[in-house]
Amino acid sequence: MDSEGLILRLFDVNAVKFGSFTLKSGIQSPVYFDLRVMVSYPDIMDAVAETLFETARKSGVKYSVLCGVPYTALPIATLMAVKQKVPMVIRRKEAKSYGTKKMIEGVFEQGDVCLIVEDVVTSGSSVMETSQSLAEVGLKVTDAIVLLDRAQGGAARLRDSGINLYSAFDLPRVLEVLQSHSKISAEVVQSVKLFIQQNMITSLPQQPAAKKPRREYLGYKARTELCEHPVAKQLFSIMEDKQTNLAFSVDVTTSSQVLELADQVGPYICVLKTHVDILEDFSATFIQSLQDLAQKHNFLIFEDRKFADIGNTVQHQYSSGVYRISEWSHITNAHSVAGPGTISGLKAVGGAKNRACLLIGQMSSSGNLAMGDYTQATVKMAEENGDFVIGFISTSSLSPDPKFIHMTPGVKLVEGKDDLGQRYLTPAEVITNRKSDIIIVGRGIYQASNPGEVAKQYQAAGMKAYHQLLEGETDR
Ligand code: 5BU
Repeated sequence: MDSEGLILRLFDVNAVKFGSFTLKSGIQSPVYFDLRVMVSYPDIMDAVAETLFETARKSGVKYSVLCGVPYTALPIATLMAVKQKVPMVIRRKEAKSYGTKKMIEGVFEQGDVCLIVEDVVTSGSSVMETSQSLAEVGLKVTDAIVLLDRAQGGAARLRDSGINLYSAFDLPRVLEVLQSHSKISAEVVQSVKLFIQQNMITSLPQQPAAKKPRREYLGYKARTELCEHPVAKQLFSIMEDKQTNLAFSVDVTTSSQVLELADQVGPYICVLKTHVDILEDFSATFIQSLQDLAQKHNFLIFEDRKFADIGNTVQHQYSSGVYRISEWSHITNAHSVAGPGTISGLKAVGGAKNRACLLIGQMSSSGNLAMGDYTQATVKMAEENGDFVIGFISTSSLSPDPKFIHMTPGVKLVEGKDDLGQRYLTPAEVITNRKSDIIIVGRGIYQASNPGEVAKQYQAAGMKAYHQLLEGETDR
């Protein structure tokens, strides 16, 4: 079966439908793909496996193991693996709650190159998540193949994340084939084309210069000029002036320890991240001293408060109580779980003070639930609140918009984990491969016998990774 025959066959079995459909994102779409039905048609499964293998062959990708994005692409990858005699791995959708808690099942060597197989790509998020799970166990991913690209910007987003996407066909090609066989009318074709245009996930070429997404990675200086929020501007200019993308998470429990560490590490950082509710002796004088150090060393203060309540409550939590966070913390952060009311509440307090917020789009801890649609909805919330939200806490770049800053916790010079679920990536992995902007380091620095010296090493590693990113290299 050639690709035209396959498209017609998919239409015959209702794997492609036209009408009005509500997508996962809530958007109404005039076209819907339900490729799950393929498993009921051995001839289609066979043709899809052949077509995808041909797509991989033509694109010249090299790989030693396959992984299908769960669930629909799993049997396809299995078929390809068996036909081509290539081993595969299985990615779980959720880690087992018992036993080994492995996300990736199968036998492989560290550094093996894995080709991702997917049925349909819209935004590319599922491929990205699969790639992250694979990277976390030491597999390398640079390419993915997909049967159908909806042509809504997913390929560009994946390219920004370091993954080349090769598709057997895209939605315009499906329309062309179906129209030429009189399966659909010209009106339907028009309405789907309009839908594609209006629903580009990142409409890369059409965006105005100031909002041009970052495909070639812009340096801190350029981004200082591109962003509008004063805190984001200040942060990029500190990063440029001090040549650092290091945030220090000073998670110690007395004020004097915080101040001593902040003074030692201050010259090497752009941000000092606090958890003031772990201090035994919080006081207004402590805050004054911390602000003096921020002035002295030119860094911003980020209280990692992780607000998560309704707007009315977070307003009080941010402005009042013992800590009065909005009065001294340049940046704070919030979970998106309670909806945009949280941001509105924080903005009502912090907006006038020129404070800024980061949304938690992904977390570093194993088994966390911030992924997929949740992460995408968080990005949308940030986009809708760009006057207060300046970026994300995430384990990779979530938005190509250069005004958004990504900060990544769970960083050490060597990959690993702690006993309570924290997972560590290296500065090179975070900055060069995952295209985040700032590494957040806590224990890696304050548990060292010479925190100042070690901070300097993290600064150097972070900047080396940044220069590699600008030069278009990967660390793979
Ligand atoms: P560590 O000592 O480098 O593991 O500290 C990491 C810090 O980042 C710590 O303050 C956490 O509260 C914070 N953190 C995190 O580790 N992972 C996350 O997903 C988020 C915050 Br959000």
